[in-house]
Amino acid sequence: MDSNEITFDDVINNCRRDIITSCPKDSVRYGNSCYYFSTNTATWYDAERACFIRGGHLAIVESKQEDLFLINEVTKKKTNFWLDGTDEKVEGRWIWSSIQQGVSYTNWDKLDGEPDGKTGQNCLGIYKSSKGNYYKWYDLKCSPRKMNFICESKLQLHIYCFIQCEKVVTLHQNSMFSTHNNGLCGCDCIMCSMQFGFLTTLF
Ligand SMILES: [Ca+2]
Ligand SMILES: [Ca+2]
Repeated sequence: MDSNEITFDDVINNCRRDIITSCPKDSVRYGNSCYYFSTNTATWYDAERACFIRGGHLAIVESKQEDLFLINEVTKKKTNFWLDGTDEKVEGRWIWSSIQQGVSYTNWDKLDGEPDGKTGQNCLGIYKSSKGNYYKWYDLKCSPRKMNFICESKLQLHIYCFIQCEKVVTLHQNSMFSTHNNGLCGCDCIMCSMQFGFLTTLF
C-alpha cells in the first residue's frame, strides 16, 4: 500500500470525529436496534418484504428483556403485530426467518394452548390473548390474515471524520475515501461517514 494513502485506522485515530448513533424518526430505540411499529397491516409475507425494503427484517426476539420492551409497546398500541418467526418449513421447528436460526427464547400464550395451529398456522405474532387483557406469542395463519408488524434494524452508527487541511490527502485505491475542496482554505479536506460498520457515504 502506498504510504501516502489514508487508511481507515488513520481516519479513526487521527481525525477529529463526531460519532452519532440514531434511529430513523419513525422508529424506537432499544439496545442496539431500532424498532418500527407499522401503522398499516399486511400478510406476514408482505410484512417481511416491507421490513426488508426498510433495510431491516421483522423483529427477532432474543431475550426476555427485548420481549418485555416489545410487548410493552404493543400493549400501548392495543393491536397485534407480526414477528420474524416461522415454522413453515418444518412443522414445530420455529426459526427466525431472516437469519434462519432457531428460536430459543419463547413467550407462547400457554394458557391459551399456543402454539396450537399445527401446519395451518406457521407465522409468529404478538397477539392479544383470548384468556385475558394481555399480549403474548401466538402461531397464526401467515396469509391472508393481515396484521401490523414490527421491523427491526441495526442502530445507525455514523462516524463523521474531518481531516484537517494541513494533512496530505490522497485517494485510497479502492475509493473508500474521496476528497473534495471545501472552498475555504483551498486545500483538500475529507469527510467520511460510517454506517453499519462500513464506510458507505462519501461527501
Ligand atoms: Ca405451524
Ligand atoms: Ca395459534
